[in-house]
Amino acid sequence: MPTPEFKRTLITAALPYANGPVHIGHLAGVYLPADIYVRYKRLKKEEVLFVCGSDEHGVPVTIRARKEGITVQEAVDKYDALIKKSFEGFGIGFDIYSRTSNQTHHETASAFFKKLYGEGKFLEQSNDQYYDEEAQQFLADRYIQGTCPNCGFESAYGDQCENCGSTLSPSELINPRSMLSGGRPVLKATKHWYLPLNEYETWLREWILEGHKEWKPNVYGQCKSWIEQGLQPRAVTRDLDWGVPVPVEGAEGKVLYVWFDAPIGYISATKDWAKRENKSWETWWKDSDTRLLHFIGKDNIVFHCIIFPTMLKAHGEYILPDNVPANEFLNLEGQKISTSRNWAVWLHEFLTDLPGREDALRYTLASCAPETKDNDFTWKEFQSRNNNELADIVGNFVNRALVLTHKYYEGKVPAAGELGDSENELISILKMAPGLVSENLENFRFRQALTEMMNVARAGNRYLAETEPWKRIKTDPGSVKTILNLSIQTCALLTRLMEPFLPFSAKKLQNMLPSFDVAWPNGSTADFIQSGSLLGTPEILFTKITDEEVATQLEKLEKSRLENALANYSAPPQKENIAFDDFGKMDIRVATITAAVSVPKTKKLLQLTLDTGIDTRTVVSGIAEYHKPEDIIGKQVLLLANLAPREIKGIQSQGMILMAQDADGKLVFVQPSEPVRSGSGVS
Ligand code: B3M
Ligand code: ZN
Repeated sequence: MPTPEFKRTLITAALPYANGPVHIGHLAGVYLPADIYVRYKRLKKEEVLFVCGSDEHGVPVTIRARKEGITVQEAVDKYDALIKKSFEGFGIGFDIYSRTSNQTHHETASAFFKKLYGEGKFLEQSNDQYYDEEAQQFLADRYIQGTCPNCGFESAYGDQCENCGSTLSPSELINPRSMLSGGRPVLKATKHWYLPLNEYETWLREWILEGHKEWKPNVYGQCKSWIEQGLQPRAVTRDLDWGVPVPVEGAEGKVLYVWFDAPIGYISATKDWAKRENKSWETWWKDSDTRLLHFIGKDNIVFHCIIFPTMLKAHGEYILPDNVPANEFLNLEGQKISTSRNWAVWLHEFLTDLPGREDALRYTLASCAPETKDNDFTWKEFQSRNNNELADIVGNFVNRALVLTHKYYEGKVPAAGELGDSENELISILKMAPGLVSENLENFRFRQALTEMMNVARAGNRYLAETEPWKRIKTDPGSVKTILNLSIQTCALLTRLMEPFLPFSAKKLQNMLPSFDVAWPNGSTADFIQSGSLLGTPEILFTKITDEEVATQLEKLEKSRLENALANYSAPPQKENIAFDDFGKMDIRVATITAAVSVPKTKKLLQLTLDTGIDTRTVVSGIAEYHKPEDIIGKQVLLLANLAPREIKGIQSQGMILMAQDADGKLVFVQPSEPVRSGSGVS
């Protein structure tokens, strides 16, 4: 749907936290779709502004700095530069990439708070919070560690236990200790300001649930569930010494909550841009002719759809987002991307490891974009998308069209003659394609838009394969002129349709063609390049990705995962003492695996048949991720034979195999160091 009611579009992309580099998940979910959209709008000559910047506040960056032994400012400087460079490397065309630690932002966020404060829009409330008397500082949840009430893990954080995954509040921790001084924190009253979301519930209900039914189902659904659970006042200040100071007397040592100031960062970034370009920022934020779009990942939905709009509404002078096309998450090789486990493809590393393959990554990520559900990136898919689609379809077509024109007509585009059915069919595809790509992009269906673009290259390829100009040049040379003219027109169209998705390759392709001044074709013609114009030198658009390149990346991933697992490994604490009698009750013996099959419909379970020396029995064991049935037949194992039988997935399991678990979770067999008779006792 075009949006005729608006004159211009302000596009924001979530401000990445400057506490680490950005990875492919960020690119696929937020920055790439935003950039595709913006590039398309620019080709359509619509007025757009694309703003972003580093989110440099919050607790995680202060922790990062401590870990690295540098100041917080040094940490944000470092990551801001790295992130900015990564985005540039992938051609993300922000009009401005700003930062929330700069002066414009501090002033803007401060003034925003002051206005709401002055108008009595906040609630003021005191609560008890942990305080470190030695460091003389209130403690953010992340700065408190203690024993998890659920699993006993001793290094759980005040907001979460990383061992069992449960969400905690600091008061639930057993033996809390401050990460600053190591001492035991005390509870102390502290005052904070709250945004009373509950007072805006009726308005939010109306504005989103009635007014924005067109939002993506994942976004609309999340908003609905938040609103229906009932909204509570949200604290917008924190006790912390890093951030925008709360501009109120008596609020020393307090800063704005990072999620209060970060979205205001979009406004500050616009101001920075306007100052630089000598333009008005207010047109973009205060004029109802401006359409505001936020590109974000799904974990940011509540902040962009509920909290920030409530802030804007309370402020009263600003426009509200018209749409928030949030994406789901991208997984990597079947596992959740994780910074702490170093399971990620970091953009800055990709740029040095695989230079020249930026478009291949953009293409793969757009093809597997997590638009409606979580999706998976694999290096194998990256290879096959590049080789079988970009190289074999787009590259091959373009190359044949150009090389043949050079060969037969010295690179001069021949004039088309009479058109047959194949020609008319191709022309109609060329005329329809821009509309199809547009329609999908306007509706944030990036994958489908990409497919429509590729269909043009496919059609061109098919046309050449069917018409076989290399054969006809002898029998019917006149028709070859038409074929190559149309093929060059197809290449011309491709430069435009490719540009939003594959900007580097589109430019390369344009350089091989005569220029023509249609920015985004309107479907009325498929004749872009005049006959007689001279082509440039054909170049290879996409080179193939080798198996070695893929293997190197997979090894790198595995290596970092292992290193990380080992670095973070701590041996499990010793269990409570038991009496010798308790040990004596256990019948542990050597058994031999005589058969093994996987348990249907499970990923982890194997059904083993064991010779125990006294009988042959079945044991179900959760080792399938690490051992293949055919590899373990004949293996001697230790069996806890008298564990009460249990039914697992409908199978009676009689006993349990003893396995050792390595730091990375891998399960390995525990065996006698030389073969013994099946049934031998272990004591
Ligand atoms: N920095 C969170 C994130 O990167 C946050 C986004 C702010 S957007 C205003 O997920
Ligand atoms: Zn726990």
